Amino acid sequence: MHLIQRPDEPASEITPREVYESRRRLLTGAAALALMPQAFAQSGKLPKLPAVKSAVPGAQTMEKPTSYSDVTSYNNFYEFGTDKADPAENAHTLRTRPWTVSVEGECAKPGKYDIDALLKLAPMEERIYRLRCVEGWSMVIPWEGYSLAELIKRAELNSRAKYVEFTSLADKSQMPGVRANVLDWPYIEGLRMDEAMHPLTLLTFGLYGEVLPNQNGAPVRLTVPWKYGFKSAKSIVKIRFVEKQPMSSWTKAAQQEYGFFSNVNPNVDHPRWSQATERRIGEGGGGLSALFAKRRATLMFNGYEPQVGQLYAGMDLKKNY
Ligand SMILES: Nc1nc2c(c(=O)[nH]1)N[C@H]1C(S)=C(S)[C@@H](COP(=O)(O)O)O[C@H]1N2
Ligand SMILES: [Mo]
Repeated sequence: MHLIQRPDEPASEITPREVYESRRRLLTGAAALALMPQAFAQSGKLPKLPAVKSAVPGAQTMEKPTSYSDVTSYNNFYEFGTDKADPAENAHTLRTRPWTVSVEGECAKPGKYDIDALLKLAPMEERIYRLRCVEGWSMVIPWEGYSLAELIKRAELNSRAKYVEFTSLADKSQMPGVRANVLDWPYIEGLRMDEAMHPLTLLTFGLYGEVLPNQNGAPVRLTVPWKYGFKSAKSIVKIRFVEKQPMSSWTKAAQQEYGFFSNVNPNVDHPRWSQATERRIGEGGGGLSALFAKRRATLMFNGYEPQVGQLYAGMDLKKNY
């Protein structure tokens, strides 16, 4: 077993966010723009992705969305580097067309979906979800997509389909981070079938009314709002229905730290830090003031307990972390 030192874990305060923010404030004018183009990112540069407000219960948090700039410049996407600023800086080399998502495994109708056909499979909805990273920070993000269930039901599962496994692209020529051995590539994640079929589980194509920026997982990713962020695989190329519980990349890297379920749970601490509170990105301003911003209490199932709590009825959530 080997431990992976995650770069933004609370144990290693001052967090890179604060370092990054203060570094950013030291830079001015043209120099800053040249070095960190994404740090000042605004929406309005990518193709629009029209969507209707989702009627799925729980899909419209009333909390204030995190700024587009923060959502697109503070990312975890290890295929492009382990620093929070790396994905925005490096993900421009990702080619999102042509792009095919292969749907395979225990079903009657497997197939290869071209991304532009996948986009039109079901009506695009806007959902405003909280995203809670296992590292202890959170954001509120307006996503565009449709329930993964729309795709699953078209595949006509057989009785052996108990889980679904997601595979992200792993191409060294487009993704510089894949040359490093930080994880066993490709990035793999999985859900139990009832979790995958839950209407809140979103096959995601956009954010803030536009197609996904590459650093957020273009052209298609998953968003599972009641689980830690790492369950939401980015830049997906394969969706496979399987009988046995998939081995996800983070579980493989550190099994006692990252379990298969990884439901947000303030009562079950990560072995190396508490999960009771979180820091909302963008709160308390930049630089040092962010250090003193009040952390907020993390909610059971990230606040989605009314919608998803019954999926885990009778399960020991300390054992099934
Ligand atoms: N393929 C892939 N998917 C990934 C990751 C990754 O490194 N690679 N990071 C995960 C983690 S830890 C988080 S918190 C979220 C972050 O999503 P965001 O950058 O859109 O906020 O993506 C998840 N999906
Ligand atoms: Mo994360």
